[in-house]
Amino acid sequence: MNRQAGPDRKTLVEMYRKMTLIKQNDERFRSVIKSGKLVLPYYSPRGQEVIPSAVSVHLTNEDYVCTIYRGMHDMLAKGVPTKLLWAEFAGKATGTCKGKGGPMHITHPESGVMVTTGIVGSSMPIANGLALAAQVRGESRVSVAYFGDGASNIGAFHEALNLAAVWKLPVIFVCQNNQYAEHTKYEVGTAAARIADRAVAYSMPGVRVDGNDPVAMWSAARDAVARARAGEGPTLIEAMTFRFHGHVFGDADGYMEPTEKAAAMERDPVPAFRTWLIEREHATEPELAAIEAQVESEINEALEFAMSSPYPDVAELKRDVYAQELTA
Ligand SMILES: Cc1ncc(C[n+]2csc(CCOP(=O)(O)OP(=O)(O)O)c2C)c(N)n1
Ligand SMILES: [Mg+2]
Repeated sequence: MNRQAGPDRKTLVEMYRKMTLIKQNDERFRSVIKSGKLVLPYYSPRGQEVIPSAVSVHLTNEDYVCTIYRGMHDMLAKGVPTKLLWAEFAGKATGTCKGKGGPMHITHPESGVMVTTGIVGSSMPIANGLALAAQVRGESRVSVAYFGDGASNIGAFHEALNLAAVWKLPVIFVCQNNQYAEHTKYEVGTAAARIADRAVAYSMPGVRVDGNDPVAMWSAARDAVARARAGEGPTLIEAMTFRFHGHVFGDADGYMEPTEKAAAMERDPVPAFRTWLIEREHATEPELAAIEAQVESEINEALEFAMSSPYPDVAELKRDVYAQELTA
């Protein structure tokens, strides 16, 4: 494999499309919540667009993703249809889980998104289980576990990394280090300067990468996915990024320094990548503008679909709880 080669033009443009979808979708989502049309908990992934966009171009629908409450970007990048996501977030019967999962429990096996969890640290052992199943069945699928910097201080992180290394599971642990865990700044809760260094303790490669640099992120993901597919075991990627908004929608973010936030927004990775693509002649301005317009109409359709769909029927209450349907 030529480890020097970067992403080709088609891949770069696809990464931009995913990033644009995540950014525009987040902006619309926040404005719809503000308008009062939707009432739900929402954890904005704005600022973290690059990470799943650069990872997902190495994956197929057969590959698994386990994500967290702040995972709308991971789901969109993996290919969950935008309108099914909107419908599920809105609690409608047409959503990915028939409106019974809601914003924090999105599952869409057709695109490989197997679990969304609100239990901090739980995406990693679940990804291990899926990877073990693939290994036992002799499939070439890989599993990606997305989680935050705070989650790397939970016992499940250490247990999962150890077991994945022992069993050489095809897993990629992607820590999205946005430098805050809820309201706690990274250094207040984490003694280690770098989460990537913890990989040494579990005998696996650990790489820290600028998670806002699409090409660097793409390269790190390529190597980790290649290792996993080749049966060489797991990799820990620490992707450095920054959360543009508070922990949850409505959070006053008084604990965040306004200057660091303003500086991060100034370096917004999406317009920066747009400029880079045009300057390097990987894409033309009209080509990218057409992508942005297409994404906008996709979001319009998703909103319309979610708002006009019905809520689940009361008869659905006991369905899908156990493998065997409850009768009483
Ligand atoms: C086991 C568990 N402990 C605590 C919480 C409360 N909680 C929700 S989000 C969060 C912070 C997690 O931060 P991080 O892992 O950095 O992810 P981010 O929200 O920054 O994406 C905490 C402590 C929880 N949901 N689950
Ligand atoms: Mg965090």
